[in-house]
Amino acid sequence: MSNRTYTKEQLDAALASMGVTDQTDVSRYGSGHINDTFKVETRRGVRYILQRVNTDIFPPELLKSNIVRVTEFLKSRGVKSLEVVGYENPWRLYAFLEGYSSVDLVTNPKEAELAAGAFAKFQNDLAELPPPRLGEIIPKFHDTVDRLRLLDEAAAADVRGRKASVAAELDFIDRRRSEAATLVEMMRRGEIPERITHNDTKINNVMLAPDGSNVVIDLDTTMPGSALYDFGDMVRTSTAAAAEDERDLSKVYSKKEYFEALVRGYLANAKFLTEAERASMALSGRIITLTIGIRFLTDYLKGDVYFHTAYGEHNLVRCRTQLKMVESMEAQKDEYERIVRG
Ligand code: ADP
Ligand code: GN1
Ligand code: MG
Repeated sequence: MSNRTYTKEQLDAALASMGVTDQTDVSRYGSGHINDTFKVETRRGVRYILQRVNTDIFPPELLKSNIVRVTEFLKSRGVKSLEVVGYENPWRLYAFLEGYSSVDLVTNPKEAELAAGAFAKFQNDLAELPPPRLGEIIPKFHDTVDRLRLLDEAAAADVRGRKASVAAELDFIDRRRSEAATLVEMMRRGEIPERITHNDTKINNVMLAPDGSNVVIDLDTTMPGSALYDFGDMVRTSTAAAAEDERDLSKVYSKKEYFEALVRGYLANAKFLTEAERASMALSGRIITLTIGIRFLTDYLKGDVYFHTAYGEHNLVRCRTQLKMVESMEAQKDEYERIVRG
């Protein structure tokens, strides 16, 4: 779906409900695909991030309770995190992280290593979160088998008559159905433990500062999951040589030196990892990348109802980059396995 539009009155009312009345500018910010994000400037010089949560996707009360629990817990442990200034569903206000910035594409190995370290520490910190179990904000979020079922449903319904034009993509996915199921099967058999994970570890969800410090943001999907969902999604975005929506597929591939940096940064900080988890790190990159490709294709077939899109073929373009990334990871499978073992 394309970005919603808001009137000045709506934005001002949202800010007023959270105690801010001296804003001098409220403008669209970031490149997230789900929520509507704005940067707020005030007369005091204090800046905020204002967000309207996408309530078509997230159950708002459960989301609020998860976010408040996670951010307060991290704060109590002295870990720098998002600071919730106000939360009046569906709106919320975060303190602007001054001095930090996010990138949509990794441009050097150090960035990949830092991001992997940040997400590993995030998992490590949340391992201590006291009960109850964190709410499952979107059930089966990374369940590839279920994502395939939803793709099949969308292809069968073919509401926009797009199926015939994506035969090659559907065939690519079909040929990988059995490998695609392996991660969820290992989870189901208990070979891979459940942990509290971020579940959306794309590179623009970690804010980095020049001194190497970092803050994990976009905590909406933090819930019970697998460490491999997080590592796999890092491989998807942090080893990519080109943007998620690059049209020229010759530019799209997975960079080995970034993969090496990711593994280094992750293993140095994820001391909790079991042998079984470690053994599936390279596999998780292929599976999670395929899973996101499946989701983009499903949304394309359904008529672009989930992800923000800027033009008609946007989801298809994104799907194609994901499938190209999978192909590139497959071509380097032996080397990637060796890097993880080494
Ligand atoms: P979405 O769920 O739509 O992806 P995010 O929470 O990731 O939304 O926010 C979108 C972008 O806004 C991020 O990639 C980041 O660049 C920026 N951003 C989010 N929170 C902050 C913050 N507290 N301070 C500064 N920038 C932020
Ligand atoms: C969405 O919110 P954002 O843009 O960080 C999506 C992720 C996808 C990602 C693909 C809640 O992430 O699962 O991997 O787009 N978030 C949700 O870029 O569906
Ligand atoms: Mg985001």
